[in-house]
Amino acid sequence: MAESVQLHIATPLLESIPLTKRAGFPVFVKCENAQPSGSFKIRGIGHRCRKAVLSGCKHIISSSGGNAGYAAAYAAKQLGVKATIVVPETTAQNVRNRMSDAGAQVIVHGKVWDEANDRAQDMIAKDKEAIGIHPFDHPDVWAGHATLVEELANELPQKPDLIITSVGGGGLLCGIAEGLDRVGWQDVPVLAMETVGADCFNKSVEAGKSVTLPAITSVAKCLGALTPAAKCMECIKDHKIYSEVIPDKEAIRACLMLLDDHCILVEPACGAALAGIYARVIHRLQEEKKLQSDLKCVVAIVCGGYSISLEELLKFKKDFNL
Ligand code: PLV
Repeated sequence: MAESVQLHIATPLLESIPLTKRAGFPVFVKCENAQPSGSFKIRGIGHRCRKAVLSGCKHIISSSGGNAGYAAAYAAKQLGVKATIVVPETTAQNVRNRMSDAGAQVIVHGKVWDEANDRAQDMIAKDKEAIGIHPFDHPDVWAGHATLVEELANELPQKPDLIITSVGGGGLLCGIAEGLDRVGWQDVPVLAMETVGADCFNKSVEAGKSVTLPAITSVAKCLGALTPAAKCMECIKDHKIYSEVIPDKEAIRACLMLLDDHCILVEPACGAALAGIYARVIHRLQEEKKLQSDLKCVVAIVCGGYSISLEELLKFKKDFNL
């Protein structure tokens, strides 16, 4: 059963008329918000959980800012095993509820994801039947995320000129890089977006080595890893990755604009990627001659995420004077 049960789906790829109009070049959106777990996470986490269960694991333990944990809870339910998810205090009650509704035990520990992860590691060490599911730092997770690019290769009318993604711990970025290699698109550039205060990848790129942030100060809590996966530093050697950071306000503005443009509600972690277009980061890179001026096919990954509600987004709107 674990071999055949479906965990992630092939998500819609839309040619976005509103985003194309705003950008002035063709923009496609890959709607990972349509995944059964509400975000791209189920691709990698699902793949990792399936392999764990096939190797005899009876209990999945995960630490998460929210979406990876919900993906792990969902995968465990589909695969018929127990799940325990450790989340930091910043993970909203509605996200915790979703995890318990999927049958997982939810433990709240620490102020940031890294502290929740320490607790999860202790639990994993004590339970012989359990396997720890890291939200972003594992080859199986990257391999699962890579399927997103394989889908793009089947769906797009041409090879993309640019793929835009957001970066937390960098699992999605590593998966995209792997996917690009799989389909022979190694030369496709990637715009890796983060918010100020959750920008461990950008700081690492600037330093030329892995950097650990002292704290997460961004509202994009699901981008809140203090240190990126070490693999990210390899990816920047083999791929053309532009690392850019925008203020929280631009991530929120992007969430509001996507809601107007496509009636899709996403959290700031996803808004960060969309700000690549809405906050005209791509246009700046074109002016700086880092990107070609005649972009014909740009893909924005709507990575999704359940760490938001309409009420919360409207509160952010007010708080940021938008
Ligand atoms: N969120 C992780 C890590 O949190 C989690 O535990 O859910 N967009 C959304 C909506 C996300 O939830 C995440 C990661 C990302 C983007 C970034 O993905 P990553 O970590 O693979 O770069 C601390």
